[in-house]
Amino acid sequence: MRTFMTASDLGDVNKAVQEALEIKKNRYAYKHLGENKTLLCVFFNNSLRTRLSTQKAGMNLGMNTIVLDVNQGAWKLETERGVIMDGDKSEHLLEAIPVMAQFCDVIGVRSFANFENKEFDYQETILNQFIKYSGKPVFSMESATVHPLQAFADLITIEEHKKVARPKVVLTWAPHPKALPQAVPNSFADFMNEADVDFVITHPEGYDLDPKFVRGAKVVYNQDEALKDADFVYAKNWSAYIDPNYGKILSKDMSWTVSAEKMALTNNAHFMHCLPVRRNMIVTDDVIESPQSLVIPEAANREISCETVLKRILEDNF
Ligand code: AN0
Ligand code: CP
Repeated sequence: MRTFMTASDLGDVNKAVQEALEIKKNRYAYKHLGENKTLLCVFFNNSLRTRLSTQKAGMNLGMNTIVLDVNQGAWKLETERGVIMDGDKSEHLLEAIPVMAQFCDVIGVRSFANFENKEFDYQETILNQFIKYSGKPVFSMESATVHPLQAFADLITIEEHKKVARPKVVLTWAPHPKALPQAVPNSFADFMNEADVDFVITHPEGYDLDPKFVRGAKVVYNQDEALKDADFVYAKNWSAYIDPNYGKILSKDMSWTVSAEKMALTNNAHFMHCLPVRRNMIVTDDVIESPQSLVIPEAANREISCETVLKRILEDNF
């Protein structure tokens, strides 16, 4: 593996989950792989979990890790080619990337959708520039359209907690005050479509995701109907994908908040969310605090999903 953006980069996801569960039993077993290798984590956006879990995964594998917050202390970067740089941006990504690449062996990039240009976002322009101009293995730490380390951690968590061979997993939209990217639901759908689960997506009309990620998943516009008999409820807000509303908020309908009444429709489902979560918008206090909530185990598995990806990158490239 040289780049990590989608489930297909892992090959068979079930095998990847089994490998992750083996790594979890002894997370320091591959410390030799990263000796004298440097991991650079480049953040264009905020992070708590990705920042900590990615560094920890690198350290488990014996790597040195460097974290760069581009917007705190580095020069402001221009990302579009052809722009006359007479504004507040002092450096272009086209110089910054090869410079960053001098000091590392593997690069992780966090760079959210900007919602200004759907094509720029959906072509993963920034991540692809890192791939092209760094010459190093590059992985997404949530880029414009995908968050594969999160979805891989979610799949590991489902595997650990499922009570039936083929659980019903429901991805539900929920309200949020700010416009959020589609990266988390896109990657969750991407991974669930490759996993052995009965996968259903529910959201208000107008919130349909890119068909490239939805593929054969069942889409239901009635949340109550979708939640029926669910074994896992995965809540997430996202903004509209479909033109002309790309990046816009179409609804803040609080009847979509995941509450105890909603969970009562399920098969005593586990509640999941990638975090950070806005309580009593996305999910009520009682549901997120209930024994069925998996939000902390999911976050913990971010170390394991990342370690599995980095292990494969180290094995395949050095
Ligand atoms: C981001 C998002 O929705 O993509 C990051 C989630 C991991 N969330 C926020 O910006 C609140
Ligand atoms: N889930 C997740 O990626 O969280 P952070 O944005 O805090 O990294």
